[in-house]
Amino acid sequence: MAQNDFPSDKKASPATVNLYRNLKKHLDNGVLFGHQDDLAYGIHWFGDKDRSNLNDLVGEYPAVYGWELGRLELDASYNLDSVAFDRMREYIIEGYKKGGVITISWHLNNPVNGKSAWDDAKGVVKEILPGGTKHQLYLSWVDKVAVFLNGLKAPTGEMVPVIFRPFHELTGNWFWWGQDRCTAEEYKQLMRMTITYLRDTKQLHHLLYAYNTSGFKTKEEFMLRYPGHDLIDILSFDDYQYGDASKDSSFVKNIDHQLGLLESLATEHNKIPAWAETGYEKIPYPKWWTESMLKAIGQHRISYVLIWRDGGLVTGKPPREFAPSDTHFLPFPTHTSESDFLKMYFSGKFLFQKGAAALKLYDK
Ligand code: BMA
Repeated sequence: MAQNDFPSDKKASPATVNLYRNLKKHLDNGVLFGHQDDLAYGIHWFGDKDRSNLNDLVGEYPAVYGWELGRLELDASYNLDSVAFDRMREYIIEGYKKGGVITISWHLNNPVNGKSAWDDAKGVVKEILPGGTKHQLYLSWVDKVAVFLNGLKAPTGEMVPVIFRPFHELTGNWFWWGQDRCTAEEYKQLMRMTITYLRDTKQLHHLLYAYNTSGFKTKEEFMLRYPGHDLIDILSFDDYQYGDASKDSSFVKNIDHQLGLLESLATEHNKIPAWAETGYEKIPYPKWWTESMLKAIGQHRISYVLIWRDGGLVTGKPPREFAPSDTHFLPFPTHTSESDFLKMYFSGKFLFQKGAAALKLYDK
């Protein structure tokens, strides 16, 4: 990778610049495998020391760790999935020390009416842009995010680089920042305001920024609300398996198509391509890992893929015991897709903790 290739933040810290360059440089070395909330809880456990869903399955930790900030804006001690923010900070530093990559999403409430991220109100984005009635309130929320991110200091003194993925799944229509809830211009301004506030006003220089759509069909559709090359480092999308994967292979076809477009856009614009969220809830098709996911990725060159979380807690309260009905996206030991997951693990297509650590992603 060219030594003059820099992330969007021209003042990015050395570890952040190295991560950015190394993610590009190692696109041919395998897809980094990620999992949301991996260290925090799984089916039948919560908060066990040093435990990891992935480690329970394959004997090593993930290469990418996803975390979620929803409710931080309300000064809550627990996020909307019942992970205590104090613990989350420790988990993030642990993941970094293991050589993994950290990515963070934020399902923030609707600042106009206090309802959740899934609120269908329109016109909210306009109210938080400069001149809007909730502009100051919104900035005070971003201040809290900045405080949290500022607390991510490694024992060796440097800040832990984070891939921040705000206002994700922007082409969907389920969040208040979704496609039918604000104009393209408003969305772009929202991203610009948020990113420049963190970067230039709060002077955070350990962040890479991900632009993230939901499923898409064309390059034009993907780029429709893109806020600018000076703000974004990662091009990504979220897409999940629905329906009966044993009978319907459209997921494989659609993902293959989208990954092709994403790769091509990333090359064109010199960005990093990633599949930022996926999964098949409870994995009812035991061969999903090799027959669907592995096939969909095929020979595509993407930096990472992240499987969504295991657990059904949405209370934002301290944890309760898990119920067998709780949702999950990774198998757990004894699950019917466990052996196929192992087959995928041994396929050599993905890098987990050991593979990621060997790449020394934070070194020059
Ligand atoms: C969604 C679901 C919710 C969760 C939210 C934020 O996709 O998993 O249960 O609260 O993400 O992590």
